[in-house]
Amino acid sequence: MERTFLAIKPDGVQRGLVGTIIQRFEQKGYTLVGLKLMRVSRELAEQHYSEHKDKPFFAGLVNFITSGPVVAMVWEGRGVIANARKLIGATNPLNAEPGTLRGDFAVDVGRNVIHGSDSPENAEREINLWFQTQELVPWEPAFTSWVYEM
Ligand code: IDP
Repeated sequence: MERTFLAIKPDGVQRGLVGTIIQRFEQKGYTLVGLKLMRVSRELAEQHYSEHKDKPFFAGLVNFITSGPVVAMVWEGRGVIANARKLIGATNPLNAEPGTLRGDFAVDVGRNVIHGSDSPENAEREINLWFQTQELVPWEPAFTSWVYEM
């Protein structure tokens, strides 16, 4: 089963969207296997967003992601990496479709509520960066046969 890393950013936590966001992935049929509320160190923020280190918005992005509590999560399920990105919506919320999290709950690209890994390589890298193996809880939900045909 595929896994992805999702993080509710400080704006999502401050705006009381934690429950709504978690519910969206639960209702889709995906399985939560890791969850923690945490303050993000500058070191972790810079590592997480290292691919953007030369971009003009990098300093602001690191300041933002370290500015308040973040909910870090690992979700599991068939196609979860690409499908979580679809549920999240376009990076700029003004371009995100209604029905997506960013389309419904955000306006500004610098306050877009949630992060989701964009590829299998980044999912693995980000899960390892944010979680220790013993923090992840493999389990099989009782509803599995009602979500998956096989
Ligand atoms: P993603 O979060 O949809 O994968 P990325 O291009 O990887 O998008 O950018 C990472 C994050 O950096 C975005 O979610 C957003 O918070 C921020 N960001 C991206 N582009 C801009 C920009 O032009 N101005 C301000 N912040 C940006």
